[in-house]
Amino acid sequence: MKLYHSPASPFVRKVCVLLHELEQTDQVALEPVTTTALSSADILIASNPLGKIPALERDDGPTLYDSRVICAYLDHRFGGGLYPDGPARWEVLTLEATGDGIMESGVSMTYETRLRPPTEQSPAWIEAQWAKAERAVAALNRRWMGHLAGSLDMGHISVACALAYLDFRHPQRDWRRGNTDLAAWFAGFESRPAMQATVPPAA
Ligand SMILES: N[C@@H](CCC(=O)N[C@@H](CS)C(=O)NCC(=O)O)C(=O)O
Repeated sequence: MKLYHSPASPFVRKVCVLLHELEQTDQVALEPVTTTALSSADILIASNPLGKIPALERDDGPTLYDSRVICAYLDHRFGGGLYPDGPARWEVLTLEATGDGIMESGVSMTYETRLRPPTEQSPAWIEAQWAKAERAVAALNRRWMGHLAGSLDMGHISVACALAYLDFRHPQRDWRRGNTDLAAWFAGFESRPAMQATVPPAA
């Protein structure tokens, strides 16, 4: 299998952390690709018409895209158990969606400031995106600590990749302020070998 990849993408990182946690990194070759909201590589568009990463080319079926689809597929294929059966599944999917939503807001803020000239940037848009991320981080700290204290699932991985992305691209926002329980949980989680193996290079 081939994964269209950039180390800076938090969505790609979710997939890579899953592969490390399940000890299946040798099953997927990483294909570096550059893509932004403004331009994508032709080779990626041929696999994913949306031009977004991650996208997973399989030997035995069509390319999969969207990190949630790819993670659910790989977990199923390798019997990882990161998406439990029963009622807990919906909780895990909601937690994963919360982490993904923080990533979406964070990536959107990054695009706004990196891809647009200063005169075309909208401070109101950037602040509205940050407000979403900030509310979600506060909700994690308020409502999800019991779940995060439990055994590893895909929700944990998504939240950790989202918080790591905020540190990577938006450190001045200081998401830890007022969220001490979540910050303590993340300090432990980011020391896992799977997180250490997927730290993006400074940029
Ligand atoms: N919902 C998608 C989001 C993926 C995404 O937005 N990836 C970014 C990189 S971090 C991308 O490919 N951006 C290019 C674009 O927006 O066209 C997922 O979970 O895979």
